[in-house]
Amino acid sequence: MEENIDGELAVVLSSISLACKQIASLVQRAGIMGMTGLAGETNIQGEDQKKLDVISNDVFCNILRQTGRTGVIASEEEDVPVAVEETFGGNYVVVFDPLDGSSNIDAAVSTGSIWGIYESDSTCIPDFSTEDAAKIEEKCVMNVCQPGNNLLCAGYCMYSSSTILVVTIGQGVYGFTLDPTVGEFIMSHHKIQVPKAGKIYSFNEGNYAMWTDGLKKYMDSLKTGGKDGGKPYSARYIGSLVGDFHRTILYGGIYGYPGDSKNPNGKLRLLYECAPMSFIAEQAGGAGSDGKGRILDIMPQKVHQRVPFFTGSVNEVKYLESFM
Ligand code: FDP
Repeated sequence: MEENIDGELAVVLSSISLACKQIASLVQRAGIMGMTGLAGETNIQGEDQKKLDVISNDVFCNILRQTGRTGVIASEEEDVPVAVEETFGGNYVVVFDPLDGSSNIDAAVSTGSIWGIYESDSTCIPDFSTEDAAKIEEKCVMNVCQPGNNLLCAGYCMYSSSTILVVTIGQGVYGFTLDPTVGEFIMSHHKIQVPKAGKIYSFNEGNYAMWTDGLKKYMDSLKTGGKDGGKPYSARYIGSLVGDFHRTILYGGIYGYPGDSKNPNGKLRLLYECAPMSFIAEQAGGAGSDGKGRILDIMPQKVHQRVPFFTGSVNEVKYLESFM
């Protein structure tokens, strides 16, 4: 409405919103359509793929190809980024996790899709007429490995008691709720602002024994009221990044998936989970950190790179960093 978005980018974003509507409908019907359970394959990260992971990935990939504006797509469910031949307009690089939190699907708990859109690096645009498959793949990887600071747009769609699409193009964060009676996303959250502080923490505390002493001290301190003392923090953990993140930016507090002695870089992926969520958090006045500095400053070395992740209210993230 403010005419601050490039027409080509708007086409990509509108296609993503269509993919999200399709996935929302699949998620709602999963239990009665035989779409719960495992697909029988593991992805590149050794995780069991659910049937809906695979279907949602196809939905995203097909729609992005059909935009004619996408040059490279990288998904959690694909081993390597893929070059799109049918590119006629913009040459955007789109990274996405088509169905995050999918271990919740069979219990009908919240899930979500996450994406980020980058401009293509002009030196990395694949040339299908002259380059072989190995060269095209190399260029795709280079094109995808951009720091979050370069993001043009990031968003997520949460499939929960309602379907909510949250998006930023670098000028604030807006939320749109799907009105199922007309099948359209209607703006419901104008310029979301993360409260500066909030007494809710969202960590998988089952991993406590494997955490560093600093992190253990931090967690213990929340139970006696944190920096300013007083009432202990409340624990809330769905185990679905999109749901936990959405609550955190609306209510304030902190979400964290730290590294531990078994997985020093934690579990979440930099490119299509932590960077887009950090961009959204910062645009809403919050923060996204790996415990030492901004997530958006990290230059990815690998497509499926993992990174410790802490996000939410600025004061809460700063307080955590003081223990790391
Ligand atoms: P899932 O494996 O179900 O896809 O990104 C992966 C993710 O879910 C996040 O959505 C979620 O926050 C996290 O893993 C949960 O991991 P734990 O079960 O280790 O807490």
